[in-house]
Amino acid sequence: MSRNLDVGMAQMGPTARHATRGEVVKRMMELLHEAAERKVELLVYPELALTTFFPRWHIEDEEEMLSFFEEEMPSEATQPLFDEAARLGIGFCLGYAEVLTDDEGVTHRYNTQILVERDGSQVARFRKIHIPGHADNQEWRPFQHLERYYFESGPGGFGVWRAFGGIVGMAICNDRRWSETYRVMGLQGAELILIGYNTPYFYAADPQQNALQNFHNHVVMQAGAYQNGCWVVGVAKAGTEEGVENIAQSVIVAPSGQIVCQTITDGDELAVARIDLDFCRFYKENVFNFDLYRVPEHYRIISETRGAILPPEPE
Ligand code: ING
Repeated sequence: MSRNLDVGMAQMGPTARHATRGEVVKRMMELLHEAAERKVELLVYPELALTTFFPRWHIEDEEEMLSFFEEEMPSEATQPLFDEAARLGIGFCLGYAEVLTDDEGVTHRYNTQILVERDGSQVARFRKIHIPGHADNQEWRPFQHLERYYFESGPGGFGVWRAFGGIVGMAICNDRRWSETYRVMGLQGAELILIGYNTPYFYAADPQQNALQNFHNHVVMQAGAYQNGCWVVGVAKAGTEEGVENIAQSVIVAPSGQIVCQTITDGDELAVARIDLDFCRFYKENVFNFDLYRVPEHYRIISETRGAILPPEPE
């Protein structure tokens, strides 16, 4: 028994600060058309796919800041992409900066990813939970990582949805570094987790990690896939964007933890693999049979030590 799904990674190269939505959507449309030629059923675009990674700057002008956000999705600029994808019968997920006003009139800004089925129906929106970086402009940095200035953590949790013949979940960028991300979806039966990312090589807080960025990018997704018996797709916004070098190496990871497909450039690139959602069962029903082997009642935090840095031993 196989539940095959042809998945495409629509990795994107650099997007300039002043690139228009139309210019970016044109690139995304080209990737969509190549995906159609290669019989892709689900196409995954990166985090914040529609704009440059603007959190690298401290933008104080409200109008300019909001120019990087979408009030609706599909928007006027992206509607042609939604329409063409539905015409071609290709589902996709797309990362974008979302601004909305809630019922109480409060404005919220999220780092969001939308999942659309092959018939054009909207399956779900996920709002990034782990918001990295800092909230204040820090002059000592060669470039900023101000996601905590621009975005709130999404309140909706890590959900999964029946789509594409399986159980599909989403995460965004820094979420992929946290084991809880995969386990919370794994406990809901996730068979496929879709992730977009923008990740600079240079990590100002600890530059010795710079050389490990590609390793860390893959190890977290491979571990998350294996430990939850699910497929993981991670797609980059890659290349040197406004002077900042970002990792590429988008990957499709099998429930075994093996990388089955990887991009080879740091630009706009489509890479495609056929995944079998039934392959998850080899791991979910055996080594990671949660019902049989997990012992949640014993997972107590019993020591007074907390966090990654242990306090000094009492004198
Ligand atoms: N980017 C980076 C990421 O988590 C980062 C931020 C880089 C955190 C390196 C830690 C180490 O991949 C986003 N957009 O989350």
